[in-house]
Amino acid sequence: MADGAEEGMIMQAATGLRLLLGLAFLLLARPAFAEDGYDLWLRYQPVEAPAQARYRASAATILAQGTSPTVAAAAGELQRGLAGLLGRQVPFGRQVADGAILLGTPASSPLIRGLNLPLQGLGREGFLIRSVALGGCRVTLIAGNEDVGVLYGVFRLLRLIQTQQPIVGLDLRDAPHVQLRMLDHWDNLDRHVVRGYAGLSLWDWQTLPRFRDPRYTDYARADASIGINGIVLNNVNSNADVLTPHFLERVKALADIFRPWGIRVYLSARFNAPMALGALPTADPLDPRVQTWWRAKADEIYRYVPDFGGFLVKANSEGTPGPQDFHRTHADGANMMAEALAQHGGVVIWRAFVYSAANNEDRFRQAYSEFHPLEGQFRDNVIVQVKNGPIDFQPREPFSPLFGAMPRTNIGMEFQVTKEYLGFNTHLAYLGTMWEEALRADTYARGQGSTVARVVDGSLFHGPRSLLAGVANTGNDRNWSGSQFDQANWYALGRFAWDPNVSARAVAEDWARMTWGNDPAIVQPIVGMMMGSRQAVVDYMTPLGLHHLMATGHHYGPGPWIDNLERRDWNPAYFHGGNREGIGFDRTASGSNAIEQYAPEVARRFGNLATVGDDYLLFFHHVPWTYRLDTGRTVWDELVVRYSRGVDEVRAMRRTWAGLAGRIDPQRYAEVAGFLAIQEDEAQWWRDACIAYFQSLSRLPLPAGYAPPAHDLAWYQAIDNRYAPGRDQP
Ligand code: BDP
Repeated sequence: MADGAEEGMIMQAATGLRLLLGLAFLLLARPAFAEDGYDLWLRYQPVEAPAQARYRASAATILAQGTSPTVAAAAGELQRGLAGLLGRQVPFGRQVADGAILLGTPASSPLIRGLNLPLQGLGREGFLIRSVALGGCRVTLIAGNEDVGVLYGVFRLLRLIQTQQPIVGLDLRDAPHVQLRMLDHWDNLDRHVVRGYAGLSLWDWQTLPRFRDPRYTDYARADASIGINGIVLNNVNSNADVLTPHFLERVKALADIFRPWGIRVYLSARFNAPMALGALPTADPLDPRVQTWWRAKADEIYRYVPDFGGFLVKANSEGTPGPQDFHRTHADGANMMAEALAQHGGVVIWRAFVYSAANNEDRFRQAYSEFHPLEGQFRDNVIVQVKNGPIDFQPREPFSPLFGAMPRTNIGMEFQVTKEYLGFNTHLAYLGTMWEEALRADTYARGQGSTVARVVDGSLFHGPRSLLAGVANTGNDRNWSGSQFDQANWYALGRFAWDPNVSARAVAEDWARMTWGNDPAIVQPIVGMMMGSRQAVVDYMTPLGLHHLMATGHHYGPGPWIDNLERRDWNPAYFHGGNREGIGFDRTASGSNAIEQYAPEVARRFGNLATVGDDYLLFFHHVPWTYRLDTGRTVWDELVVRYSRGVDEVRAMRRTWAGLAGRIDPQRYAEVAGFLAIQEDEAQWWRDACIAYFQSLSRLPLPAGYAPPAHDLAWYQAIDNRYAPGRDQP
């Protein structure tokens, strides 16, 4: 017995040892943690050893002077970032020491006050980062006029280290060029995200306000790191219920979480809320009862959220209620709501994305037709928010003629970060190049050099308010944006809002370094992929100025043949104008004459076949299939060539990515590789379906060497994607 028991104990010990060894092996064999993209561009991975030693010398302690939640957030982020980047905890100091990083404002920091720094011209949100000698110690100071400037300065210093730039001898001043830098969430109250491809809404109204998911703070950190200072929480096709106390309590909770990060919340307000919630018989903006209702509602909201940003309004567009229902103008509606917010410092952001069933004009013309006559009539605290192009977030559009046309109106920019028309979350399409193209376009409003960027940042017309907004692409997927590369579009939106003249390439490079690593063997191929990616989408979806060829409702995949929808301008066939003879939308004087809405210099360029350029050819002109381009090819041949080139570009991206195998952490690598495979399939689908359809019109043979579509047209027409994600009506 005794022997047996002893043997049993020895056996147990041996088994235990084996288990322990096995566990140790497992722990060693596994990477410390799998990267899944949650950390975004704030990964704070250790910099390489030689550089690390240099950075450590300039980042020995953190001396944060100030007690506000924003200074605490800034100091906490700096400590967190440095711990990761430098591989050691950097302590908070109490006094100046060699290698200290000093944070504060003249009001919060006696040291900074004493230095008499040149903070003029930096505004509320700008910052100065400077290497100085203080009492014989080398110190890096991050100063702003207000705490939020310090926060932005901290993120800038971290970015310098993340992208491995020197942090000695610094003398850097920067301030945002645009006042309101916003993300518009198209999130319904049931958490469905319209045109969202990244899961459910981040806002869990069910568990708010009691449970404050730490993810809300991570979201705010990410936004603050790129300078976003406003968030619209709910969909523009809004539900009046968001204005009820039940939701306002929850909105307050989110606002409280975002506030230290320099972010204000805004709500999309439904224009007829006084009827929906207030039991008023009307929402007429000139009716005193309606005005009183909105004033009381505004006062109520500000009791919950004292720094509430204001309302975003989609009125009289795609069936939403608006002032025209009461025979009033957009200005009447916007000004009435703005009046209610004015005493609290709020703004009304009124969307110019309007087109009406009663108006048979070319969709291109409608926003201008409705808004241009109202020039000079909007209150100072109204901003008219215009989509970048005159149609609707297409892969390529010329700039909307409203930019430059209303010098006495605050005009803001609306980009779409979520890729409703550029392949959802699975297609790799970096939108920085598209936004750069839109912002650098010249409106000629005040002669040459009157770029869209200068309209948006206020430097052209010097209006009181400026705004750049993006329709957000975030959801509750672990990687936030539905794909690793779509994070770059969120990142870029912030960078373009901060400075509309920033270079898309520089932004891509910063993002790639922070998100994937600083090794040039990684950075260069990734930036290369990004820079060509949007043109690839244009090529395989809508080359040569084609637009709106997407399938109905969900916009997933091609539907150029669709011609049976109730409204003329819901039909792709209306937009491409293809027939037996030719293709394109004539927007010159012989057609809709939409070009007349531009300044004469722009109208001349777009209106003339010799100067319009291939990118916008079919956007402005209807030409015969045999029309010859500068490339020497006919339009028909060129279409086939471009569609095919788009697919080839995706194949090239796949090869580039495959070349990065082993250099990128496995989970993120595999996700991108899988998505690129989807993109190749779908690029091929787009190419083949469009070529099959357009060939049914042109009846011309394919140019030599180009493969025919894999199936006949009927096969593509039979594809039914009614369950595609992100639909308007789930
Ligand atoms: C379209 C979207 C639709 C939006 C609309 C808008 O398909 O879901 O409601 O834009 O901007 O592109 O209001």
